Amino acid sequence: MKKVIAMIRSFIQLILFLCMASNVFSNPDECSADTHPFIQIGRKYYFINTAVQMNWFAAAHLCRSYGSDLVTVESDAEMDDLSFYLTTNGHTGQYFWTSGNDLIAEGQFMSLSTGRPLSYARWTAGEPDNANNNENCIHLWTNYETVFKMNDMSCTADGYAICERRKPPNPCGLGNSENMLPKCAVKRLMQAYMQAANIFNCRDQ
Ligand SMILES: [Ca+2]
Ligand SMILES: [Ca+2]
Repeated sequence: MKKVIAMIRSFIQLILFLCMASNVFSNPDECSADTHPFIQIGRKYYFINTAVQMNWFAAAHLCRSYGSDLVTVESDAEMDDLSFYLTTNGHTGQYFWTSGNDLIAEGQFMSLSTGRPLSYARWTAGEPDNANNNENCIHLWTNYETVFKMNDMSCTADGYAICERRKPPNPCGLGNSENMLPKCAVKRLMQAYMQAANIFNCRDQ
């Protein structure tokens, strides 16, 4: 008889556990998968706004209004991923603003987004040239090539904004690491199970 009761209790625990786990995964406020208008390209999430061209300052403000920053390209892999996306989506020949600039000191390129010197650059041959002594903002262009590279351009020229989603402060957010979501899910499954087990422990007392 005790065995039957134990089996029934285990079964009920399992059902309760599955129900609670289901609620965890369906909660839109936690671990949300909705990234709109940001899309994943490679390891980061970007909002590439091709609706309207604007100068570098306006592009920086646009990104901030979406809780993001102008893109800071940090590696060959990121440059390749962005270039591939842009060329295969019909953007060859267009200009795209990045966070890079040498507004503070000529030739010393910084990222507006990180506040630090640029750690990576893939310049078009002959760039940066600070043409007319007035090119202080970095954009991506193809300039008669088939891939996007960097060029310093007048900050008041027109270009499209590439906004980069910030790394989330909590482990449930997106974009920080591919392993974050599974870790978060496993942790919550364990919490749900412990809560379910505690309910029965209370009833036993
Ligand atoms: Ca310059
Ligand atoms: Ca230039």
